[in-house]
Amino acid sequence: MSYRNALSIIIVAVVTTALTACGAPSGNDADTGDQSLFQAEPDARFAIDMRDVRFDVSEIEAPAGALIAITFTNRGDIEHDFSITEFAGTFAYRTASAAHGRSTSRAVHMALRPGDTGEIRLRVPDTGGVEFFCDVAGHRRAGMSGTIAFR
Ligand SMILES: [Cu+2]
Repeated sequence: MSYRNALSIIIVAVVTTALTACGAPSGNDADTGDQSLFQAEPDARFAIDMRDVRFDVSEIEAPAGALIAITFTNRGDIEHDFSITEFAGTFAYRTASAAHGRSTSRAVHMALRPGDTGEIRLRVPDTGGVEFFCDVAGHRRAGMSGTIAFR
């Protein structure tokens, strides 16, 4: 093997490792989180459509300690996501939508391409609440956000 070929292989290996590291830790891939949450019947179900650029439901309430299911459908023409910066409960999601590889610093982050659907399960902590938002650049500022209150 020539020196040049060997160098190419090393470069490819490094790039592959870097891509894997980006997507790994906090979940932008399909089927992420504690999948056992999908084995129980949720205490409450919600459906939220994503539009360009808003969530059609921006406030939901759930009893403290409940397991909730939220089905998201992206009915817009551009990609959106469901993000929570920090979440004290447990979560899982399932979607066939391809990861978009951004915002992996968020605790919860499910990206949906136009037309795609995903379901997220959240075991909410004690009373309080969290803000959720779309982390695509500019969308949160444009008002694509909402709250989940735990009562
Ligand atoms: Cu968005």
